[in-house]
Amino acid sequence: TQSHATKEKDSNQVLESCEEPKMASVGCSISLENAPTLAFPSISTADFHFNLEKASDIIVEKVEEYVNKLGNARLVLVDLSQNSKILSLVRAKAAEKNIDSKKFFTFVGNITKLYSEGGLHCNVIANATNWRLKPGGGGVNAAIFSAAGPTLETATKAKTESLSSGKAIVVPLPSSSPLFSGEGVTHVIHVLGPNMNPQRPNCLDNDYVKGCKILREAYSSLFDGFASIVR
Ligand code: AR6
Repeated sequence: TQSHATKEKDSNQVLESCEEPKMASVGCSISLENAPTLAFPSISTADFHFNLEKASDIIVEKVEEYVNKLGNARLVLVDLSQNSKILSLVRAKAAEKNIDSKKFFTFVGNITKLYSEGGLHCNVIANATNWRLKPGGGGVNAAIFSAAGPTLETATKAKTESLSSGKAIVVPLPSSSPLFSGEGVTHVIHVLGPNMNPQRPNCLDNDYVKGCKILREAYSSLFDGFASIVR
């Protein structure tokens, strides 16, 4: 149940979104369940070995900074397992800061099957990628490129050949992609986070001053990219 104030705010947002025809189907509903939604994985915390405590602080800090700027749009942190350490850290820290749980929550599931397997409609998903934006390599990057099919690689290449760490790039998904038709995903936002794994390029050698700065930049670029789609 929403407060009167929230409802009023949502209807204002809705009028704005309806001026943009491509957003009409998601923007014209007052129900938050149909609100523009970004699903994102925890950037850098698996293959890139970034410290989970530090990452969870940064996720909550950045969500708090952006969640109200995004109107009725929602942010959802996703991980594969019920026992995900990063999800429980973030849940606890977000609750401490009283972040609105209708606008930001965590969700257990495969980011490429959120609608078909979890009933959660997310029109935008984020990818924790590599600097070459190459399919494969394991983790969420391999899962998203594989589920989206070859058109994602083509659409990504059309935007850029590489990404520097702390940056994100918004890629509209061609409607022929199975992620578009089956899951309702219209955009993928690739993000390159800081790397603490010596076996991967550009390792920061445990420099968490640099690492935290880059992870903050990565979430800012991601949420700015999402805001540019919602607008
Ligand atoms: N659905 C939801 N969450 C997932 C999925 C999925 N299908 N797969 C993994 N996660 P990672 P990084 C979670 O390693 O640390 C790649 O090889 C995972 O549990 O994918 O930024 C790239 O090419 C974790 O919480 O990304 C890069 O080289 C989060 O997603 C490198 O890994 C991120 O884990 C990037 O490493």
